Order: sequence, then structure tokens, then C-alpha cells
Amino acid sequence: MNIQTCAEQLHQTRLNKKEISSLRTNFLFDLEQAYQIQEYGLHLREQQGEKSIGVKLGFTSKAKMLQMGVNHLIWGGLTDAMQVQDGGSINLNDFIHPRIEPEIGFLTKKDINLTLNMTNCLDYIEGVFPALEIIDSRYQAFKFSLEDVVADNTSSAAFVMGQLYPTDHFESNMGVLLKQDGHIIESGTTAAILGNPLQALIQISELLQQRGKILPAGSIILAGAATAAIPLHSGHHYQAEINGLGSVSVSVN
Ligand code: 0L1
Ligand code: MG
Repeated sequence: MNIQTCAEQLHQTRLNKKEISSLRTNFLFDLEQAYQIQEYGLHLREQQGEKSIGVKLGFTSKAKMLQMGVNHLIWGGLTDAMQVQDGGSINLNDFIHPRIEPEIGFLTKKDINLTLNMTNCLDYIEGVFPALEIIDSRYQAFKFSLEDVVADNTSSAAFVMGQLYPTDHFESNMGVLLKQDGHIIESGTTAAILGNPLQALIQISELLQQRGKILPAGSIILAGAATAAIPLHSGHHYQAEINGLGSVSVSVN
């Protein structure tokens, strides 16, 4: 196996919805190669007409790191085909074993082509919004190494973007609830995201710089989850609420 065949296998797995075991038993790729597999996988999606619209960060909270047994920030790509309307619905059969997590997101207003810092990062941001991310590892039972999950576009499957608010609505520590059919199933705060979600902006800008990439103006950045992810079940309604930013929801058929 090589970079391209790994990407093709993950691509087919996503389309066929049949989970696989680690690809690293056949090709022991490292983290740099994992990002190359991810990039090739996104290229395959673009060849099928999807458009790149942003990035997502993963493993940005202690809860997520503990849940998945890692200690490393990762990122993946978002395409237009992954976006679900706020209040819309998804079909469980379109996924393998999806989980949902409440996130905070940012929309950029300028190209990000440098490493940001606490003083300037909000100058690059048009607005902030509550979000839901649906993750769906292509690996059996969500069992993977750091390299595996990066190759698998950091388990990204779908996301819902809530209403966009000006950046003066942003605070580093806002309460976050995840509800199923109106009942709270997880709670946390945005401070769980690297201590302050602005750190996510700074870190993604640094990681993009390291890979010589520019994030264009108008991109979505999902900064990470404030709680552990919860398995999705059909016939239920899921909602994330962020204090001061309102709510965002999706139903599962
Ligand atoms: O968005 C995330 O934090 C998920 C990163 C990938 C690991 C997972 O599948 O939970
Ligand atoms: Mg996430």
C-alpha cells in the first residue's frame, strides 16, 4: 500500500459504509504521511465535485483526549457536502457509527497566511457560531492510532453551523449543553477547548503555516468539542446550546 491506495481505501470505506481495521498493518505511515493521505482523500472528494470550505480541529479538549486516549491536536478538512442545514435532518444509514459533539466555530474574513496570536486573531474573524460536528470513524469501533485518525480526515463526517454572531459576542468561557430530545446529555464550557477557543485559531494557523497552506477568507473553522462525543440514534433530535450564542440542531432519521 502507499499514500494513494490508503486514501482510496478510506474514501471507498466512507462511501460503502463498511468499517475497516487500521491500514498501518500494511503500510506503517507516519504523521506526515497521514496528512498526505488525508490531503489525497480530500482531493478525491473534490474530484467528485465537492468544494473545500474550511477546517476542523480535533482532540482540543481534555474530555476528547481522555475519551480517545491521545494527547495531540489534529486537524482535518471540511467540504460543502458535509454541511447540514441548522434544524435539518440526516439519515443514520448514511454513516457507519456516527457520534455527535457540540462545538464552537468561526468564519474567517481574511486569508490566514501567518501564525496568529491572541492580539490579532479576532481581526481575521468575521463571526462566531454554535455548531454540531458529526464524527464517524471509518475504523472498527473507533479504534485507531493518531496516524490512522489523521489519515481518516480526523473522523469528520458532517457538521451543522448555527447562527453567525459578531465577534464581540465571543467570550473564552461560555457554557455549552448537548441535548437529546430536549434533555441534557452532556455539559461543558468553551474553555474546555484549549483553555480558550482562540487558542484553536492560533494553533490551526501555526499548523497551516507549517504545511505551507493558506486558509482563504470565508472559511469555516470548527474549533473543537467542549464535551465528549455521544453516539447518534435514529428518531432523535440533537441540539447544542452555547450561552450567548444560542442553539443549533439536527434530527436523525
Ligand atoms: O473532532 C474531533 O475531536 C474528533 C477527532 C477524531 C477522533 C475521533 O474520532 O473522536
Ligand atoms: Mg470535533
